[in-house]
Amino acid sequence: MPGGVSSPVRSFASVGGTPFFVKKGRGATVIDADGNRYVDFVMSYGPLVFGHAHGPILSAVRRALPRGTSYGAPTRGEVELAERVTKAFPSMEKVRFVSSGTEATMSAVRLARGATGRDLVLKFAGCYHGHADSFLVLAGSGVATLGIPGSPGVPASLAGLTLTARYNDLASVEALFAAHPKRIAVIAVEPVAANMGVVAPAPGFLEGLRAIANREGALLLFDEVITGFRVAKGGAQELYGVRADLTCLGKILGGGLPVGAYGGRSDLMARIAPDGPVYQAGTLSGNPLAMAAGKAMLDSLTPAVYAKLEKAAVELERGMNAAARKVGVEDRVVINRVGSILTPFFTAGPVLNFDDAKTSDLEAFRKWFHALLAGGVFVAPAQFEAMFVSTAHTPRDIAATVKAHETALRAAFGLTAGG
Ligand code: HOZ
Repeated sequence: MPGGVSSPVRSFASVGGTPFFVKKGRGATVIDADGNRYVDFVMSYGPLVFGHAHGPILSAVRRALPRGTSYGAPTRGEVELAERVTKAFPSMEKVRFVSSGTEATMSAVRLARGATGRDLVLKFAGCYHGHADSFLVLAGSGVATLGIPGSPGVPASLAGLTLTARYNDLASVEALFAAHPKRIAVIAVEPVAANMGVVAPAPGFLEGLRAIANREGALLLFDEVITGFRVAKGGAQELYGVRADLTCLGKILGGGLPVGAYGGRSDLMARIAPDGPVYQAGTLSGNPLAMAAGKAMLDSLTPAVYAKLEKAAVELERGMNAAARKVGVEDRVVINRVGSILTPFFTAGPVLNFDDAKTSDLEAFRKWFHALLAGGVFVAPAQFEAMFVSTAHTPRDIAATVKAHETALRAAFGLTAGG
């Protein structure tokens, strides 16, 4: 197994050391093969709003299991989950389930190109939309973490069809449309960036993208794989009131099982096979166990859940900022938070785009990560990721994390206790 892992970020490659292997998760905690317990803010990189091994989700999968694991035929569960998705995301008039966020964005881009007859894709530096070829250009997440300039294996001819703008910079988008009139099929964006670390959309940014797409005859694709059901039940579209033409979902949608989805305007989705000629297929799409987990997850997402997530995340951010002031490094660490996702950047800030994020002191981050782990707190082993708060994180967990963070800050900046 390359790197001994099934996905690169979890290899600890960017922070050094060897990853622990998880034996089990329960609530806010993961326990490794050696019995060490960690308060977990990776939360599988986003799906686990209720923490690990959440009862209603386990029960739903247990009920589905005796009926089999996969059929290759339509089921009631897919329809029931689709009804929940289109209710939460009114812009998703039709939806197609796939098995990952990557598959969702890859399919949505093919649809956008097919529907517009245009070839160019506009994305933003630092945004990550999965590992489909067209998106591995100045991408965030593991591509940024591992410092991979692009990715060998992506033909230059294909990479050349991807244009990259600057997040929160509408002028950079306008310039690309001026340079490539009537050739850009789609603007793809994380409406809240979380794969360069968390970066909120500046006021007017999303509205500006919507207006540009309308004016230029391009489609607006919101990659809500992380933000969907996370920042609000209806994702960033609900939070910011900007409607996308196409939306990609994943992570929370499957409750921890492999599910992705893409959807949008009926006239667009009508072009997807078998209704239309844009081909996309998947043997395990609509998997009955994953549908059961997803339905249990979405049915559990009540307004009270978001209030609880916000309360815990606010307290975590407040405590971490207070710790930085106590240590005397408040001008060297800045926290970006949107709802229950947050990232401490080891830089003065503000962090409004990928260039800002890249000013983070990665050596300080590395030291902070390992000191935090030694203190019993597990966060993503990479600066360009997010911390995910769940309803399972208790005030006691938050307080323990803040305390570990204070110690880790001293380690990060070589300060002794009280120094
Ligand atoms: N896309 C995930 C992070 N944003 C990948 C995590 C991993 O490589 O383990």
